[in-house]
Amino acid sequence: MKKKWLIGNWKMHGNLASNKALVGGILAAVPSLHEQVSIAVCPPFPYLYQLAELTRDTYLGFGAQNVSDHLQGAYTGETSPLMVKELGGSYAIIGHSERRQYQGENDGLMGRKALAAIDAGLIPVICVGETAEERDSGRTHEVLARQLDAAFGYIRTAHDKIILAYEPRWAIGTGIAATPEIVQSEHEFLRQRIAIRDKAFAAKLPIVYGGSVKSSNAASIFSMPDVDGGLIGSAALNAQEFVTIYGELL
Ligand code: G2H
Repeated sequence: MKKKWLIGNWKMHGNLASNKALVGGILAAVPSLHEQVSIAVCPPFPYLYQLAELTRDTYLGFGAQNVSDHLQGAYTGETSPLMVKELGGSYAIIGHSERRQYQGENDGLMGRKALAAIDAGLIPVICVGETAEERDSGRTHEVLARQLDAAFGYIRTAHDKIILAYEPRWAIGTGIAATPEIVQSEHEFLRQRIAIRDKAFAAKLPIVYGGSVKSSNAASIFSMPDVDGGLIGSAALNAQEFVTIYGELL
């Protein structure tokens, strides 16, 4: 069976007490590692150290929701991917649409951040996705290709530890996920686009879906051949929901 990935994006939620309860709930429900599925959560920055403590010696990984495109220096307010790595983190979400929308991040910055994450030894979870307006005007593939090409313009495909996340903006936080057919079709497009650069890399590249995944729709989305897991937002804030979604990948 091909390896699968489940990553929770907690966004700007949580506090010391609720994080502890959430991680405790996940670990209690899934006490041992299933080798074919990697599972991790990405808390807000101030809680990375807490997550390092809570997940120590467990199968649950953790990562950051963003990192700097620099490894060190005079960049006030930024967080180096090396710092995330030093704490034991494994992942960095890169180019999430909420960062593009609210923090003005662009395609080029996303590529540089992905490269910095790789240089620090993290696995970048590179997010791409179209808006409702772009989809309605038939520009989905143009947008996905542009975002993908920008990111991979910086990354050499020899780096095999990369995850791509398809997150259509219209499905994020709306409660309405893309249909399994749309997800499959766009994942296939992304894989083909990557294959132009490197066929072997494209075949192995994990492509996960994000956008209103919940326990009630996870099975149908995960059943699609080009879906290698999920990037989960609001449903990752509930241990039972998150663990049920995890179960759909096993
Ligand atoms: C998409 C997703 C997680 P949600 O942003 O990255 O969030 O599942 O709440 O749509």
